[in-house]
Amino acid sequence: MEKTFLMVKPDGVQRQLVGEIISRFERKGFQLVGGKLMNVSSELAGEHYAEHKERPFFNDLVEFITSGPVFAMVWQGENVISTSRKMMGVTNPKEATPGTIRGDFGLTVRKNIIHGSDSPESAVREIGLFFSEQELQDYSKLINRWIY
Ligand code: RTP
Ligand code: MG
Repeated sequence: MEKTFLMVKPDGVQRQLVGEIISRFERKGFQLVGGKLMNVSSELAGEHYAEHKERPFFNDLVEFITSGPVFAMVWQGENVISTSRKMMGVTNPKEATPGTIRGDFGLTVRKNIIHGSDSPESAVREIGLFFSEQELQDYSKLINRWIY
């Protein structure tokens, strides 16, 4: 089953949107297989955002993601990588459609509430950066026949 890495960013945690966000993905039918409230070190932030190293906003990005606890999660389900990106809305909340997480809760591109892997390669890489094998659960057999 496809897996993705989602993370409520420090603004989402401070604004107490963790439950709301988990609830949206649960109601959709996706399955939470790992989750933890944690602090992101500068080293981890640098690796996570390595693709943006040369961008002018890179330092800002690292400063923001390390500024307070995040809620890191792994979710699974059919097409979860691209469907969760649609549920998040586009990067800039100013352009995000109402009904999406960023469209409903965000105002600026820097504080856009949530991160989600953008491809199967990113998902594998990011899950590996944030979670060990032992932190991921496998209980899908119990619920799948009601969804698929
Ligand atoms: P994310 O990685 O956080 O899920 O967001 P994304 O794929 O939608 O966007 P991405 O291009 O990967 O950018 C990562 C984060 O950098 C911040 N950003 N700031 N022009 C700017 O100042 C700018 N552009 C991007 C955003 O917080 C974005 O989520
Ligand atoms: Mg991205």
